[in-house]
Amino acid sequence: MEPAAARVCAALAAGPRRIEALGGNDGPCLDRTLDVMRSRALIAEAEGGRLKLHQSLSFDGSGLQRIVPTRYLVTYTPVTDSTNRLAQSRSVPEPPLRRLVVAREQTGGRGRFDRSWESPAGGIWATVVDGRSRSPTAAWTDQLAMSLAVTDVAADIGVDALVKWPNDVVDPDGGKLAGVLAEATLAGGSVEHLCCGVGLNADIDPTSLPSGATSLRAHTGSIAPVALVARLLERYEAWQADPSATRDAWMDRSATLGRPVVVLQDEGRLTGTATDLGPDGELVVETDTGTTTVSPSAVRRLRHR
Ligand code: BT5
Repeated sequence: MEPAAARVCAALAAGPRRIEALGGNDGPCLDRTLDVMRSRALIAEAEGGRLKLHQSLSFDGSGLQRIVPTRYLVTYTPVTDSTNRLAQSRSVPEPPLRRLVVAREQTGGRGRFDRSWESPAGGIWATVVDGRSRSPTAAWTDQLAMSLAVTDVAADIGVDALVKWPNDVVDPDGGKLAGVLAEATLAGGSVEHLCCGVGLNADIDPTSLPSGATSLRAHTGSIAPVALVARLLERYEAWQADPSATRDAWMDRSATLGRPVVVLQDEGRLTGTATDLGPDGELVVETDTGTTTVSPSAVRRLRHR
């Protein structure tokens, strides 16, 4: 699916909308995009001159195959323990092919430090496997790229989202909408391939999530998660292609920079103000005794004060 179609699809995830509300000033281009989407049974006319997602667009392997670019090999399963684990058990496609692993539910979803990640139906539990070799710094930037892609998708359906260091996406009240778990396979100091997992609380009642979590549905009402997937991939790739823009955008959309923070590490806690992001993803913190940098791999929890 081309980028404009992915954006339209995402914009319709939360329900029918008028064409004028789909954004973009690209009148004739948008018309062409909509015609193609109609012909592929991705969208249909709704009452009141609005557009809606076509009812045949299902959240399963065939629905995903219809919307994601053909360079993605799709592995869909209704239930698995962890899409990251499943992705790691499969072969790594030769670039530019990528693998997309999606589950409707995870029974053993995992976060950093093997923490558990609640993954009921209604979320987007997905892992992108990308076999390009890159530096550890670039792999870190790719993790930022996925967080930014989530904020883009949220914006498409009218939800303001910010990134929280090191790997969260939060709403303006600090509720956790999504987490990213990028797992790299290393060879000789460089990353051989990256499995970038994302858990996005999409169409989930937040009362069924751990405290501190929220969902897109809490902001928009019921939504169709499948409609967000192509846009998520498109934005992820766009940010990956421009690491310096990714860093800048991450800093612009950061809920953490400029804030007083408490950083919990194995060696104890650090209190100060977050002031910058280092080249390898370190958080720069000004404390009463000077400036310290904290590596993302060392931080257990970060609290905004
Ligand atoms: C993360 O870990 O935030 C990364 C989560 C990545 C999940 C995706 S789903 C697809 C792929 N397959 C996997 O197995 N994992 C990835 P971390 O920063 O460690 O946060 C974990 C903490 O978030 C938990 O200890 C809970 O406090 C909280 N939590 C658990 N489930 C949550 C949820 N659904 N929404 C928000 N917070 C949650």
